[in-house]
Amino acid sequence: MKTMKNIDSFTHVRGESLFVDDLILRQDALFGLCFDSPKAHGKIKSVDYSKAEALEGVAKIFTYKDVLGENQIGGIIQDEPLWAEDEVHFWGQPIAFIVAKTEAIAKKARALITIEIEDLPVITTAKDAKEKSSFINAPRSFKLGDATNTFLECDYVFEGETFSNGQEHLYLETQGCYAIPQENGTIKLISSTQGPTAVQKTVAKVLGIPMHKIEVDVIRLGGGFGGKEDQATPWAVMTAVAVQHLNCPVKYILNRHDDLRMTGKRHPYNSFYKIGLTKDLKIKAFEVEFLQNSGAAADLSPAIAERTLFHATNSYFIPNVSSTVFSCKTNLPPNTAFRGFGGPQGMFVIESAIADAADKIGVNKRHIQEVNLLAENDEFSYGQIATQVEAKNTWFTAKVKFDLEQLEQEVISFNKENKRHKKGVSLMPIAFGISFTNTQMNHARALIHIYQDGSVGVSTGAVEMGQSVNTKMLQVAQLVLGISASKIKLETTNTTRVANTSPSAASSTADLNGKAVEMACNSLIERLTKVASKVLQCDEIDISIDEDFVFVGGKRSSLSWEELINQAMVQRVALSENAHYATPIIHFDKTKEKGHPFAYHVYGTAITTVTVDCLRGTYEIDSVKIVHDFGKSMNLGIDLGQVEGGLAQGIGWMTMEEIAYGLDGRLLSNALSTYKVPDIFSAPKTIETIPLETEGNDMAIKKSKAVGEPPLMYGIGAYFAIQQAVKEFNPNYKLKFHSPFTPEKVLMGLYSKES
Ligand code: LUZ
Ligand code: MOS
Repeated sequence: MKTMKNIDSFTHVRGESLFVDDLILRQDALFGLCFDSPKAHGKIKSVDYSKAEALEGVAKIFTYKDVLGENQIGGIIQDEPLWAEDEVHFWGQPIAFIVAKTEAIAKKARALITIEIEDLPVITTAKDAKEKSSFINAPRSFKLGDATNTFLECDYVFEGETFSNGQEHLYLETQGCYAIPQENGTIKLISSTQGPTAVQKTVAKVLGIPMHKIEVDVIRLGGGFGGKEDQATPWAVMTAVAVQHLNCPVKYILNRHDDLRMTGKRHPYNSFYKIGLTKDLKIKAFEVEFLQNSGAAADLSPAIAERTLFHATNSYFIPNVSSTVFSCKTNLPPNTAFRGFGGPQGMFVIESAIADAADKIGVNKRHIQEVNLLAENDEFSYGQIATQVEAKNTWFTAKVKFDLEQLEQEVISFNKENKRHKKGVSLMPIAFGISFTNTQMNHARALIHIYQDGSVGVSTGAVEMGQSVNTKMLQVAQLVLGISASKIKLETTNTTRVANTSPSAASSTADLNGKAVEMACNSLIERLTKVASKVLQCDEIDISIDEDFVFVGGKRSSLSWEELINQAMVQRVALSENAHYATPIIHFDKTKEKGHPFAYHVYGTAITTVTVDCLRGTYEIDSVKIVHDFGKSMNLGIDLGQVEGGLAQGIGWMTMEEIAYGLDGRLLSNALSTYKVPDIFSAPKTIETIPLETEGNDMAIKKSKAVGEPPLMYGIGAYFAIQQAVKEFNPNYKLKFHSPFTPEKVLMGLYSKES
């Protein structure tokens, strides 16, 4: 099947694609740099800027005292100052912003600033925070049935603890913004953000001016992964404050070290579970407490905590569920959105509980998984009734198409014949809910201009960040308008063309913005059909547009697209259209914690095979074989790319990416020499993805299901495949659920004697 290439691929490979750092600057542009806290928690006794300010080439050093509006950037909860005032709450917290003639001068100036901080106690773990009742907000709980009493009737009940670590986004393009003064106090910002409106709104608030004075333009991002959903904002606001005072352009691009130190990451979670099963391996009750390590401010933590609860039972039906999440306030940088948004953290716990139960009962984990898979009309713990469920379909298709029986036989004989190397296999089903869990965020707009020569410009609220959303938007416009791709251009994402956007996030960007494009194009076609019927003297009903021509009764007429547009101009017909789409059906009642928050779910199953070197503790991922529910994919090339990229990121999170903070709250894994990310050598030797042919869903754009986040969770399979291999070698190994499963931990597991 031939699919359209990412429309950016040509400029990408030629190095011609523009990012913030590529822009030609105005001659009077200055450069910004953050001065951030060298302590994780304390009272600021004094800061001496005098030497830095005296340095030749330093224009000004900004602090909270220079804020004319509010010194507040918190999105969900107003608990985060742009610049620290009298206390600091995490290592790397912005305190001041140096603006100078060159980046080098700004850097020199930063080294001349001295600060005195009186230490306060530092909390780095969620457990510690909970003990000290240090929370971001009140806990949330979902309930279905009666877990407490059901445990009494279960044949097996197991309890345990899990930990999953954070994860660095490592977008190739670091955070940054270029802000340019316009007339009358207006500022234009070119920002690397997933949320142009979030930037616009927060800049307006901090500067104390209306939103219409702020224009945010986004060309594209060199990756976001959630890291630029909320946390692209502070840097943009800092440059804007500087522009407000200095009236000349200011650019700030974080270097990698500063970016790693100052920005939040995926939330580490400490969790406690209790799982109850009957003799026939049916899970009857599940109780879970999630401790989310939120960091020093709310950021998106409450929303991420909520999604953890939504995915606490993954793709299983459990009739009695009691789940609670605490957003624990610690002295780390505020943790934030990361592909999956708390969902992966939730799924890791139920998979751990099942692995624990299987080990103790003495069955293969997959037997428990298989008999508990979600079926049509099952109820999720939050009240949504599952429909168009593909859990069993993907599971059994994977088993058959990839010949699981044969694969398992090979592993058994390999393990019999080999002492030093052991193999493990795991199955990982996924079910991921599509929609922002906050119902009111599920909307988007598109603005389409047909120019008088017949060429078309498409603006939406979607931000291109390498996920190819622009290519999909172009495909939608092309399909509805019936013209060739070369006639359509995707414009930058700009708040003056498309306003009040939700961030490009939640795997929903193509669905929401694509539906708006579809609606706008349909309106244009309606008008153009009237024009064509006048010109060709025929019924509107017989008219269609395809291949750049008007068709009448299915037959190509002599009226070309260009001539049709020319005639529309002559008849003074509007050639621009703006459309608004809001996802129907979805709703959620937070007072009851029940509703129907998701437009639909995406399903899939991955079979992961690994080989562990039992002398060294190292391992290789032999293969990952996936059956994935794309619905009716509108671009299989792009969608397969999302599956493979998500998988690699998930495997990295589960096996090697180890965020480490000192007890003093300092980031120890602060460079790529101390933070291992997946590379070509750690990638699975083979990845096979079979698209499951399904009906798709009407709320998915062109029935092509959302694909951004769900595949990340296939990576969880790697953890359990490695665990199985370790157990093969060391029957005394007591299962631990503490990710990432680094070679060090594997080695300890291989030779541990506890049991
Ligand atoms: N962002 C958000 C997200 O604000 N709400 C969500 O539900 C979500 N889900 C996934 C990723 N980002
Ligand atoms: Mo996201 S985790 O910005 O969809």
